[in-house]
Amino acid sequence: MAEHVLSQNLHITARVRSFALFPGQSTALWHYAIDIDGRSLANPLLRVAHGAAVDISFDNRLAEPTTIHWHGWSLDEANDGSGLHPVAVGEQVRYRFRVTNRAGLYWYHAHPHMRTGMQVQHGMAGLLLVDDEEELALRKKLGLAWGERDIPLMLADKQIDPDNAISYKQDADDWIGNRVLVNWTSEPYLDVVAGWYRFRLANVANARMFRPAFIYDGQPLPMQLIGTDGGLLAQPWPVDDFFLGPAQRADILIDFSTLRPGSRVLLRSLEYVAMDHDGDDAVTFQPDPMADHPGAVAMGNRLDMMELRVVAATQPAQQTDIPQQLSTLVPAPVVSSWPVRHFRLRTDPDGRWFINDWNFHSNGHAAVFSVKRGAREVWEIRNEMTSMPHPIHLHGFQFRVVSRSISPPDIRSRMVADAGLGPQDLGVADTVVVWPGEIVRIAIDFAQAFTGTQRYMFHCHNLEHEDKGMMVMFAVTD
Ligand SMILES: [Cu+2]
Repeated sequence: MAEHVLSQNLHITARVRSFALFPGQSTALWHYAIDIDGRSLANPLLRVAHGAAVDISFDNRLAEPTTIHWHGWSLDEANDGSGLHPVAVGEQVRYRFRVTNRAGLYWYHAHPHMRTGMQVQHGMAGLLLVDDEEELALRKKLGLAWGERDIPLMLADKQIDPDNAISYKQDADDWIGNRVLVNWTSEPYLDVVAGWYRFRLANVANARMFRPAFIYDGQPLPMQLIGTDGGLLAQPWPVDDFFLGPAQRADILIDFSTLRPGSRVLLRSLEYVAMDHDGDDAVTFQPDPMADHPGAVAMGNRLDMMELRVVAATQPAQQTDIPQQLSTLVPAPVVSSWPVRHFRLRTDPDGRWFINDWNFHSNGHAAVFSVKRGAREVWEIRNEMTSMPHPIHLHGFQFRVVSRSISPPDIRSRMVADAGLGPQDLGVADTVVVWPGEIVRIAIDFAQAFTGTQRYMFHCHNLEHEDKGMMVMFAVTD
């Protein structure tokens, strides 16, 4: 995967070019292009140090408005790159800001109103990596070199037609695909040596939730979960698999040291109960709900994503000790005195998605409530039983999950802490999956360095739900 250190005076162009993604005909990919020393990088991973100031000029050479949304980064409204600030065709804008987030894996993607699903499916996404001193200290201790034993895995499924073109239907629901791309590579494989690896997984699919596990000899290899959306956990947690909803990230360590050369490990999304009810019987009983997705594995079914081939090491294996303290992350705050704001995820009889009684489009794209800057609030997100899992994303602020109740058995069984929390809930997040019937509470500190009114989105990151209005805008005010 191409990579670039994010620095001053970076120029990004949104454009369409063809790439050989699959055997045979090439595939038109809408992407973010960066020309460096006469070399053109498509959707490169951008690395940046915590605290760095960045200044990016951005040219839109697509045939429609677009944006760059810096997913997970705490920015002001103008730099957030939501659909509030579309970049018109042929227009150039500048994104100028300081990166204040913790070290971790974030990502950038298009976010224009009603066209996010279309544009992301066609390729408008890339990864962001923030480093800070704590992260660099851990990396040194682990001894796993970035790019060799510490590898980002950008996971997506795409619906590919017989001519190798990416297929998308505007106004469709839950756009799943028949091909998996890992770091834009189809049929991906990776040669690994016996020893520890660090993988940073990002789900950049439009709608598919993954349940990743590394399968050897029919069984999942144990992993240590060490980080989530907003960086390192305080301590590692042993897991065999986990759920990764659209937009979520997970940072894991895995040990291949007992495997012999010639062994094969599969990165597989395990089967799970998709709980996919959209409350609309007409849709539920549609004769062929997969008609738009020929060849796609149904949501919740087993899906192989990547093969890892164990090869002989050229150097003797080095010892990797995993520190019991990964970072100085403090526990989630005690929120008993914080005000609670209530959100209900639901559909109407026409199959339209809502947050409370709000649908972004029928709501006139207006802010539906405001929060005082510096306020601390609990947001309680309740999902209907006859619903589906929704990956809910907050712009502008990272948050902590403080409780999960009425969770389905497959979530309840992962509980490792009070209040129904699993290992992934113990980190810093910008996206949280709320399962049917569940009530999830998140704690948000609305402190920020900006002034005046800053408007942000709170929405489902199933991009088809988002585009169909499962999104609200709120304002942060002085
Ligand atoms: Cu949703």
